[in-house]
Amino acid sequence: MKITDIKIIVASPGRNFVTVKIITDQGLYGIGDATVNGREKAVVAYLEDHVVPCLIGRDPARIEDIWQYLYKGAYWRRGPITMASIAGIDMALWDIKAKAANMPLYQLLGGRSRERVMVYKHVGGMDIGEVVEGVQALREQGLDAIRAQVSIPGLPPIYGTGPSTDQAAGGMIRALPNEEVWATHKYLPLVPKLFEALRDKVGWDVHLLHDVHHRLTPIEAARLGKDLEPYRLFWLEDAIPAELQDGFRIVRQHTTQPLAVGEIFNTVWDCQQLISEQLIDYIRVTSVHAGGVTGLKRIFDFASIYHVRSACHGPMDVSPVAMGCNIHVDVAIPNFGIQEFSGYTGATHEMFPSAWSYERGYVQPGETPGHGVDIDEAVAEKYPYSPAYLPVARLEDGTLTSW
Ligand code: GCO
Ligand code: MG
Repeated sequence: MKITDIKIIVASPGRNFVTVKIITDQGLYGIGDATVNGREKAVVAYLEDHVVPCLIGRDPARIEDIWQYLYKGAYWRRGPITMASIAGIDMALWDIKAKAANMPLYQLLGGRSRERVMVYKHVGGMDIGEVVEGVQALREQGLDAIRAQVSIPGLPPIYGTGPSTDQAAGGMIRALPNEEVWATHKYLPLVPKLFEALRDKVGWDVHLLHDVHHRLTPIEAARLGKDLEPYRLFWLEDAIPAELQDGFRIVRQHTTQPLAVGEIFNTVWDCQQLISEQLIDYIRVTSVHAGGVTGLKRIFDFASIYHVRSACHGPMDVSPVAMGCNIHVDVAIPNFGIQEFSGYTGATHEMFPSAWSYERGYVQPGETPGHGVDIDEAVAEKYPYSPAYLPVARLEDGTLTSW
């Protein structure tokens, strides 16, 4: 079999997605996700100018060799643009291999290790009452794990909490980055009150999660972890900036609150210390940002040695293609923890017919040969690329800060 053509398709059915379609001389094709939220065009250029010409005529069955060719061969290793480009190609190649074998992808990864894959969804709100209501509503819809975020009184709504940044409406609603305001001293005493109210109203049978979005220093995160201990969160996510690996040791020394990080990591080397020193409990890499199925499996296998569990990043800017690949990996690996699943717009589902399915808090990969996610190119044409960015955050005095 030979690769005859590779198409890079950019469309925005609610979010911008970069999709790779690898076509072979045998009529089989494979689909991959190469989206980097807010930097989509950079990946398109990387793929079209530097990757596609090198792959025409190659054997699509040689997945590991092509991964190494694109990784080692580039000389300029790692980084989100390179690794998303590799991911898009890698997912499409696994799709072709599994279609050729007439098997769902998870069978090629060792087969099922569990009957179903638990997901968590998000609830945000302008005040604690609104978040409690949202969590109760998701409980009624069958969710066993829920991420809760609340807006800070006296400050405008921030990403993930309020209507101005509603993820269902696209989250990144502006053509240029929205500038948000952050105040740690107002946030720190509020979050324990949120989880006290949640435990009071929804009880102890549900897994509760919280995402700090990299906003704290290590000692502030340690304080938050201690204050949240009575409410036994499933995890505290991105408590400090992800690149501050030594900082996690400080957080760890002070709290038994489980810690999760990884959505901005691209390779096993970004999280090697965190995993091997057992400074975290969950590694949140995702197929599209961590080098595809090959990269993701490599990281999770490494993590399994240290009993660190998986938790694939799965917001709506991780396309249904990457979600499908994540779910095939989730169902197969021994150290699965949880899968993030924030849901997609109707237009996104229309554009990506998918074999994976969601029902009452759990997902299944489906039994279609390949990873089971396709792209309807006619639908994609209806939703052209439209520039959109994540917000930036400033302190009340105007200083730019992490979020
Ligand atoms: C999450 C994330 C997202 C990211 C987004 C960036 O936990 O789902 O923090 O909300 O901010 O995916 O593109
Ligand atoms: Mg997050």
